[in-house]
Amino acid sequence: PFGSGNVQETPAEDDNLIVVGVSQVGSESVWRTAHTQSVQDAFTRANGYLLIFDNARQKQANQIKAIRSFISQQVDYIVLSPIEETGWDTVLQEAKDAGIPVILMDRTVEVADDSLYTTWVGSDFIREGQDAGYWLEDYLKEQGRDEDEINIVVLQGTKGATATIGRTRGFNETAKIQHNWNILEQVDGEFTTAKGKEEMARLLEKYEDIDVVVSQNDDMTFGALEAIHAAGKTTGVNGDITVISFDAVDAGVELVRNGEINIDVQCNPDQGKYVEQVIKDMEAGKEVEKAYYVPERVYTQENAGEDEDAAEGISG
Ligand code: GZL
Ligand code: ZN
Repeated sequence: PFGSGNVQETPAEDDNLIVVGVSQVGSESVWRTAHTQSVQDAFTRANGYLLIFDNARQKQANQIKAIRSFISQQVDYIVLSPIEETGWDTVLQEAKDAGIPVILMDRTVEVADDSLYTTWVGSDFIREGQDAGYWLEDYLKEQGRDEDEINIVVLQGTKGATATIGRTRGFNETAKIQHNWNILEQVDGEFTTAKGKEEMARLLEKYEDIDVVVSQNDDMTFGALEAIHAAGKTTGVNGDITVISFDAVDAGVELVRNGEINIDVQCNPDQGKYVEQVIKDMEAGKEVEKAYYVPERVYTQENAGEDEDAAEGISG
């Protein structure tokens, strides 16, 4: 405000900050909140970054708009958690033409030319789905039910999302060799509590004997449990319905501990620090891999009670 006509200069210390544009899916789940927190914790000014963060409210069009805005602002890096795998070729080509590296996190993209992104940091979703199937196989054997007809329904996440595709594929692979497992239906629960509850209520109406629910994230599980209880059925240990969940947010792991659900397959949201490390490596001119898998585990009755910080439950 002093003097007249002096153009607002960016403060000197901003000049050497690395400018990172982040396009986040939305805030649809507890997991997503933890994921966003991990990104904001990593890209601080103290760490040498100027973070421009956009929440796309679960719309791919908003993510494409954000990326175009990052390009026009000439950010140094674009970090993208793509809501679904397809539809990115054009805008990622624009980023490439502008010489701005794109780093994917969480979910990934299906593009004709994978030089359109530098690397991806996320979970091995197929492995998560397989872990669920292998656990169910062992559990049923322990229960002496490995010859019973087992009716399964699946609450899937957002259509076309890598997490949905991978968890579905991984579980289906393990299920198809179990001749007595019947997957009655796989429905889109959109990774939200409301939709999960609505779809679970519909499935309970339609099928009178559901033995297992596979719910591809804890938010849908919270809704499914409400619907199951409303139908007068019990879940988890010694329950009518075995429940397998994914994400292992704190509230999900708590449900394992109290026996309301059987297992929770962790999806580690603490990805910000890995993405930040990739950028540090690129700034140092180091080679980076095409993919980095974050460490994960499965919470069961046996290990969910283990000491808290070892579980590294996800807050949110
Ligand atoms: C998984 C992530 C999924 C979570 C959901 O990496 O893409 O999206 O499992 C979230 O909770 O909505
Ligand atoms: Zn049955």
